[in-house]
Amino acid sequence: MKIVEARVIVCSPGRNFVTLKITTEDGLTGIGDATMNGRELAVASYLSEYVCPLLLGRDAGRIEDMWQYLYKGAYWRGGPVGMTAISAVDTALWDIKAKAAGLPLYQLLGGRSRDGVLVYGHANGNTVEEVLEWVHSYVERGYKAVRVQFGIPGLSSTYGVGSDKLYYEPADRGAFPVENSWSTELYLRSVPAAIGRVRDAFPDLHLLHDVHHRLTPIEAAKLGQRLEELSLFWLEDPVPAELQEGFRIIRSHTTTPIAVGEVLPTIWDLRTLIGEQLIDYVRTSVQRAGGISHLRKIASLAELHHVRTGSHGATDLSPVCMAAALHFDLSVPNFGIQEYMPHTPETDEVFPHSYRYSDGFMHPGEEPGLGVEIDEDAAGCFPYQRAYLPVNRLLDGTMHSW
Ligand code: KDG
Ligand code: MG
Repeated sequence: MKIVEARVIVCSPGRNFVTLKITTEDGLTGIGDATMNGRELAVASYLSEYVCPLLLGRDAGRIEDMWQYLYKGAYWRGGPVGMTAISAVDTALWDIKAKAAGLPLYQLLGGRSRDGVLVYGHANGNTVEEVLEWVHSYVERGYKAVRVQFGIPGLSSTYGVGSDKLYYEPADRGAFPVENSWSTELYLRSVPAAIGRVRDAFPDLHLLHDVHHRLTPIEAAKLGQRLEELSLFWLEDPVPAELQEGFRIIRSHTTTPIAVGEVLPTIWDLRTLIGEQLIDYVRTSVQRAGGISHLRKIASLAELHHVRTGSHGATDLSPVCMAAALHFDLSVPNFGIQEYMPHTPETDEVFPHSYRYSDGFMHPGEEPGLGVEIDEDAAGCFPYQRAYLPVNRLLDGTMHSW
């Protein structure tokens, strides 16, 4: 199974996606998602300039060796650009191996550990009433878990509250990032009561909330305490996770479950958080954390420490990543939940796939491989357009975490 071609395809069917496509001498193809939101061409160029030439002539079946070759061989280890590139190669090679075996990928990962993958969607609204309405529509569609984000009285814009609810998209096309404003004081004043109103209306629903790295550990500890009686499924990214020791402060004050990891690409970045049981859910993804191979190692470490998985699945993770994530989720023993935000019809046209949603759960389907392809003609109709994630400033103009 010699690799004869490795190509990067960049397209923008509503938002930017970077896809790696690998072809073997037997004519098998595999694809991997290499999208890094707001910095897409950095990974595209790393792949096409440095990684693709190294793949030619190598055995597509030696997935672990390839991972080690690209990780150790670069000398410059880790980081989001390098790890996203490795993720794409690893995913594409698993796709090829499963296609060669004539099996859906999850069968190569040990088979099913469950019947379906529990997913959550986003209910975002400027007011609590809007959020309640949106949660209601999720419940009507069978969802068992919903993430709730609210506008903050006194602030003009808030993370997670966009104009298009169905296809929520945080990156904006344009020359500069949008600037949002933030006040921790106003946020902490309004959010516990807002979540409380959703809990009153939906006593049995799993509720999640994303703080998006905006608090200090002691502020997060306080919020966690105030939310305890509302029994959140999780409180996500309460503080920036670079300072892993900061989570000891949060943990020692509250029993609200904590989810972290969408920006952390390696097992070493997560070692303290998982090893000291400072978190309950690990949120890194196939696309960010070195593909299926490395994510499985992270999940195994997590399993040892009673931490479950909760993979990132916003719209900047392409249908290729979503398909791979569902095979991983179906097979991994310590699965928790999967984030799932539907892509636009244009994106689904570019990436035809076999995964499906039904009554709160998803399934990757039974096609050999990942069960997703890229329609290159359709992709060609949607050329790349630069887009940035927003930035965030305090009310006095100070830059703050987004
Ligand atoms: O690219 C960044 C987005 O995917 C991120 O803002 C979404 O925080 C997010 C989430 O939990 O889905
Ligand atoms: Mg998040």
